[in-house]
Amino acid sequence: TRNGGAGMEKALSNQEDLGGDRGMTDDIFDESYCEKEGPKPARRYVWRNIILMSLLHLGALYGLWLIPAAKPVTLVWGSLCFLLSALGITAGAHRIWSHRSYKASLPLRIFLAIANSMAFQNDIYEWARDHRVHHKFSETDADPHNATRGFFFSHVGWLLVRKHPDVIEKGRKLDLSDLKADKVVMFQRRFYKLSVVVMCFLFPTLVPWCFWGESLRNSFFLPAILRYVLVLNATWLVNSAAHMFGNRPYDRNINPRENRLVTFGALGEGFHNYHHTFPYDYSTSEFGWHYNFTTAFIDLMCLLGLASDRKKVSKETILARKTRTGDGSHNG
Ligand code: ST9
Ligand code: ZN
Repeated sequence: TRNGGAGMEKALSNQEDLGGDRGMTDDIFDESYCEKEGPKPARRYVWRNIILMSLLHLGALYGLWLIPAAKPVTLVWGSLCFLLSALGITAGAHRIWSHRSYKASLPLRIFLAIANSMAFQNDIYEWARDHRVHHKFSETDADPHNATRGFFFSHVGWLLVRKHPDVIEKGRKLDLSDLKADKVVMFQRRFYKLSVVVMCFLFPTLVPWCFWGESLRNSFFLPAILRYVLVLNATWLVNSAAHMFGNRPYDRNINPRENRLVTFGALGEGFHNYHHTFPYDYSTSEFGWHYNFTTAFIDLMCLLGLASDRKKVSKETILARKTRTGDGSHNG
């Protein structure tokens, strides 16, 4: 097994402590899964996605070109939109809804669902479902962005082709009852398209245009298009770069790695060897606020009484795991 003998036993007992407490364990790696033998199904391109994704990235390049012509306050607004939409993914879809690593009150969940629509990365239900199969069947046919299929596939290629049948087969067996029971998640799913039009495109564009007379062209291509593409790529780098480049201080037997550059762009989500070793830790890292804006945000929400029940792995458990299965780099 990946963890090896007694190590595995210990790891499982940790998972039971915290995983059980979350009411779910379907984000824990499943050692028993075996890929089917025989030829792999043919790759089926989805041309609509290929064309739209290419146009979107061309639009973002045009946005880069427009930066010098924009008002500084428009760039500040674009950065704020980046932060907001990124939090909708990191603090929302990822740390609450995929992993249940902390609890959020209704107002905070509503805020994060709105921010999540601004990020336009599929609705929360679909994102969390795909993310749970990603953890449970990491680097296999049942992983939607299986990094063993290469950098491009795990980065964006997986969104441009039909899914491997095992992703859907295994995904259908996941327990998603917590997501189905969350009214905020179901409401966002129901009105997803409308919420994306408003939050990802209209709102970021209209604010600079109405409030400080920015040109419609700059308002659209910077805070809407360029910002959207930057958040997408920062997220995708977690699946591509952070599964290929970096140290493995916690578990040298898995692909995900500690990648500082990704961590910086992804508001604290690049401590990926740690995260796949301890997916239930609300901080996705052992180092608190260090390079981790999302953790600072969640801590602030707790201080304000809007969040609670942060799951954290103890220092002793981390050290024991590092010693047992780490690569010896120990520097995170
Ligand atoms: C995007 C998502 O960008 C990015 C997610 C990244 C995740 C990152 C994780 C990293 C860690 C966290 C770090 C965060 C850092 C953030 C930093 C921020 C600065 N289980 O899907 P279909 C069913 S999205 C169970 O059409 P195809 C499905 O329900 C970008 N069932 O599959 C349906 O059933 P039914 C914008 C599943 O045809 C049927 O299967 N969006 C599962 O193969 C068919 O589903 C896009 O680009 C599952 N896992 O098409 C479009 N999956 O018929 C994206 C599917 O009964 N998607 N099912 O309803 C698509 O166009 C398509 O999904 C496709 C596959 C073409 C990719
Ligand atoms: Zn995760």
